[in-house]
Amino acid sequence: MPQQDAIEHLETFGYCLIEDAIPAMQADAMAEKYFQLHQDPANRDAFQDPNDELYQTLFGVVNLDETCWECIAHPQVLQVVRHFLGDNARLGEACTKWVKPRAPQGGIHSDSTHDLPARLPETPWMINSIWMITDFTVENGATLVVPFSHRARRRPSASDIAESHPVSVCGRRGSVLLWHGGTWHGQGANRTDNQHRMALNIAYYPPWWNLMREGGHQPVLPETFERMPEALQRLVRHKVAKRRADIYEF
Ligand SMILES: O=C(O)CCC(=O)C(=O)O
Ligand SMILES: [Fe+2]
Repeated sequence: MPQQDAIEHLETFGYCLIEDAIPAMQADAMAEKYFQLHQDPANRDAFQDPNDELYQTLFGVVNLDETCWECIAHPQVLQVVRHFLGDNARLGEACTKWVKPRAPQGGIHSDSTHDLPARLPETPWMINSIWMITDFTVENGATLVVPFSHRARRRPSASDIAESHPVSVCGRRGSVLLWHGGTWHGQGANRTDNQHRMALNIAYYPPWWNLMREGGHQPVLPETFERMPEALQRLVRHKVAKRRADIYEF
């Protein structure tokens, strides 16, 4: 999809899909790595919820895996991100999300809005993205989005959720889904017995956003930063630190 189409789709519907942004073989190599990282006991402290066995989020992937770097600074994605957030948009966090067989559906929500006013800003405060590292299907937990919901400018209430009609965004591995932070969405249920859904979730924010309020996000370690190409350094230089406590949760 030419970038202008992607931008218009996101503007209108609240989300867009860029298909085959990296080759499927590259996604396969990433999948192998990410399943290993999730199973490595050394990484358990970086889980969003260590007690959730069926849906795991692993933070700090930027320090553990160089193959995600290309996705973070992917030119097609950045073009869309910068359209909405400005030229100095920056990385919030990159984390991997594993939906295991028989995982229930996640709650429908908007992103990073917990302490925003009830009437959400008109200016976009976040563009989120999820790379399909394995194929995303209706059955295995493809992300659900509610088209047009970013225009409601509110967090979804229980009745909003009951009355809304989420759609599964499916695609081949190597494709990437982008959405406006105000778009109502959630992780789909995995109704299979043996298919594992793996995703790389990369969140971008404008430069005025206060990143310190984000729970679980990890710093980019100085030794990681040194090895990065310049285009990526530009996106992460605000979150370089040795320890999370040095830049978050003041
Ligand atoms: O895992 C998913 O499909 C959705 C994750 C999500 O809600 C998010 O990354 O904000
Ligand atoms: Fe979300």
